[in-house]
Amino acid sequence: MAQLDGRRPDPPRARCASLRLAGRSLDLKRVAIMGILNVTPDSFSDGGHFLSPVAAVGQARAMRAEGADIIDVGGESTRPGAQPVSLEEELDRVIPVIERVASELDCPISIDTTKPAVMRAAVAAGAGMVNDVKALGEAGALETVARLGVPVCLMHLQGEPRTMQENPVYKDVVADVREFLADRQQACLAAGIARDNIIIDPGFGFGKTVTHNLDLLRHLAAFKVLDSPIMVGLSRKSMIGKLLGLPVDRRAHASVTLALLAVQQGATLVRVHDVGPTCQAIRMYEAVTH
Ligand code: PT1
Repeated sequence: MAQLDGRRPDPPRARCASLRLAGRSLDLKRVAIMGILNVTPDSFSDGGHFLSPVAAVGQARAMRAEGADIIDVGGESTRPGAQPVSLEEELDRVIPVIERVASELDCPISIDTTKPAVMRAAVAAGAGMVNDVKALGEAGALETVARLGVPVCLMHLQGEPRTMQENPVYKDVVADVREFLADRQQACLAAGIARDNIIIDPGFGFGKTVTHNLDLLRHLAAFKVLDSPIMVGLSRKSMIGKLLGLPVDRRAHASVTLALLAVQQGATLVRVHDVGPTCQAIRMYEAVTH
């Protein structure tokens, strides 16, 4: 046993060492930092800041300079209570931004959407990965991603964003979320999505109480049996506000801590607002443990 001679157990190893994103390679031998680029008027922490393509590209460039490995572009807020947006509105928001980021920065891009038509347009505009909080649950989404041949992040959500925090209930949150993600992995494989293109995410804050979120983080290593890279999004979420009584703009330190705890439990992608501080913490962790 590694522990008996005083050494740490082996670091978590992702199933595949890298992902291909629109001709660019994303190395998963080290943790990948995904910088959040919300092109929305109503996102919970930065709504309205990066609505114009020029402002959005500036933010992408800044996150890249701070160490982002991939930029996640989203045009529909999925925070608790958020209202859905139309297909046309979502396309109008994200496509000009993806085009500009793809042409001006040498950086992999993912599209945070649940709509198959947005997935197709985003990949045509230069995105190389799909990040879907509904785990390809919309009609046609599985087939769309299979045809596009891009990596996809399958996230667990109970309910729908507008109402998901009203009264979330689980028999056993870790087992229930893990079973859901295993089912979605199977659905992806049946649809022809490559095994190595699947990423899983327990969906912190999506139909979960603070206790559910803490249970999931404490037992995140239990998701390693699914044998897909694990992604987490904990950045600035309301569990921090509830535990520490801090407003959204003062949650960076707690967010970095949660990201690091997730990495310690086997997460290989972290979706964050505060790219620089998160990157410093994780690269130091890797220097010590690798
Ligand atoms: C996430 C995620 C996401 N989170 C993935 N994509 C959001 N793969 C958007 C709150 O409690 O975790 N993983 N895309 C943002 N959603 C939320 C949810 C924002 C909850 C805030 C809260 O404050």
